[in-house]
Amino acid sequence: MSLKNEYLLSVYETVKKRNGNEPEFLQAVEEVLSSLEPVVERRPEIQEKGIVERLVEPERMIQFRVPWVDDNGKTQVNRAFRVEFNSAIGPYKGGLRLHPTVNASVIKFLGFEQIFKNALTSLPMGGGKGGSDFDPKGKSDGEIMRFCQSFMTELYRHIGPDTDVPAGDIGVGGREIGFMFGQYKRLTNTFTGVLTGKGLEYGGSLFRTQATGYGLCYYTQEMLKHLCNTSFEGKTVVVSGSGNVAIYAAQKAMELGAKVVALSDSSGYVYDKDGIKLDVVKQIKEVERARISEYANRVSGAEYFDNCRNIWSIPCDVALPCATQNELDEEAAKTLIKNGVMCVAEGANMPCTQEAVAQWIENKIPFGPGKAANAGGVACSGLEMSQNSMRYSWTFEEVDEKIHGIMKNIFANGYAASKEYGFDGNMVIGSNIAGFSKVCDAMLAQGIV
Ligand code: NDP
Ligand code: 2IT
Repeated sequence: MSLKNEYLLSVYETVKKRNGNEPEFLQAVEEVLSSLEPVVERRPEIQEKGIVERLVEPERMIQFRVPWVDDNGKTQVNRAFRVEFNSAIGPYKGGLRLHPTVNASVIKFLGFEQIFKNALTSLPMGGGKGGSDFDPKGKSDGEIMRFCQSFMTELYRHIGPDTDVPAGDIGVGGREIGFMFGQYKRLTNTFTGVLTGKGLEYGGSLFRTQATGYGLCYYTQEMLKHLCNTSFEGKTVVVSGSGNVAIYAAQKAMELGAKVVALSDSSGYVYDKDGIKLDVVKQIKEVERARISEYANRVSGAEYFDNCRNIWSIPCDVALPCATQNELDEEAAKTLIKNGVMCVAEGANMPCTQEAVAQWIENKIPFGPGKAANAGGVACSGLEMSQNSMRYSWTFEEVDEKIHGIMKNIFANGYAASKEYGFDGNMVIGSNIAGFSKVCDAMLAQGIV
C-alpha cells in the first residue's frame, strides 16, 4: 500500500526533512505509515491529537563516547546510542547492537519498530534500542569486557528497571550482558532487573536463548496453518544468518518436521542438501565463535559459497531471513518466488527491502513482518522482567508455553486486523494496525506528552 493520505503524507514529509540522511529510519517509518491510512480515516482523533507526529519523534535520543584500551595498550573510541522512542505502554525496552554499521539511522529504525513489536506482545513495554559501532569480531574477552564496562559507565544513568531495560541484539549475547550487568550493579549498588538476557545464575529467564528463533517458528506455523493450509512437516527451509536467532529458528523448524538446508554469515553461506547438523553449527558459532565456512570443512557433502546474498538462490518452501536489515532484495524475492517459496517470515529486523515486500504482496506469498514474527525474544524479555519483579522463576516448559501462546495471539490479532480493515491475510498491514492501535489508545489516554 502506498502513502496517499494527506495527513500521513505531511507527517512523512516532515520526517524526511528532519532525518534526510537516515535511510533505514525513513524506510521503517514509511512502511508503518503506509499501513495506517484506514485507521487514520476511521479515527479523526489520531490527527486531532497529533498521534503520528509524536510517534515518529523519539522521546529522547542519547549519543555518547565510549573510550576503552585495547590489548596493545592503545586507546580506542567508539560512538554509542540509546534511543528512548516511546513509553506510552511501559518502560522503554529493546536490545543493544554492537556492529560496525551501527549509526543513528540504524538505531532509530530499530527503536521505531520496537514500539509496535512490543505492543503486539501484549506485555507492558515501551520501545527503545541502543548500540555502538564497536566491532566485537576478533576481540579478546578482556577487550569485550573493557568495552562493555565503559559503555555502561555512561549508559547506567539513563536506564533502570522501571525506566529503560536493554537486552541483546546483534553482537550482544550472554557474555556481553553479564559484563554490562556487573558494571551497572557496581555503579548503582543495586541488584535489579535492569537488563534482560541475563545468565540463569543471576536472574535470567530460561528459554531466552531459544525465544526469538522458536517464537519465529511458532508464528510461521500459524501462517502455514491459516494462510497455506499446511505445516512445517516435510518442508525445505532456508535460514539466513547463523547467530542466536538463526540457530534456534533452525532447531525448532527441524523439530516441527522441516529440513533446514542452509545457513549463512556476512561472508558466505553453507548448503547441506542432507539437512544442517546443528550440533556442528553450535560448536562452531557458540563455542569457537568461528566462521560458518568451517561447517563445510567438518561435514562431508556440505558446500560453502562466498557471497551471503546468494543463499536465496537455493530452492525452498519456507524462507526465514535471520541475519540483518535489507539482506533480501527484489531480485532475491523474485528468485525465491520462481523457485516456489510458499511462506516468508522475518526473524531479523527489516531483512526484506521494501521492493522485496512488494513482491510478496503482489504475488500473494504469505509474509510475516519482523515486528510480529520475531517478537518472541522481547516477549521472553518481558517475562524475565516479571520474574525479576516477583523474585521468582518459571521452568523452561512454562516459559515456552507462554511464548507459544503469545506468538499465536500476535498472529491472530494481526490476522483479525487485516480482515477488519479489508486486507485479508496482509500481515504487514494487520500487524502494523494492531500494534499501532494499542500505543495510540495509551497515548490518547495520557494527554499531549
Ligand atoms: P547475532 O549477533 O547472534 O548473529 C547475527 C548473524 O547475522 C550472524 O550470523 C552475522 O554474521 C549475520 N550478519 C550480521 N550482519 C550481517 C550483514 N551485514 N550481512 C550478512 N549477515 C550479517 O545476532 P542475532 O541472531 O541476535 O540477530 C539477528 C537478527 O535478529 C538481527 O536483525 C536482530 O535485530 C534480530 N533480532 C534479534 C533478537 C534477539 O533476541 N537476539 C530478537 C528479535 C530480532 P557475521 O558473524 O558474519 O557478522
Ligand atoms: O529486536 C529485538 O526485539 C531484540 N533484539 C530483543 C529486545 C529485548 O529487549 O529482548
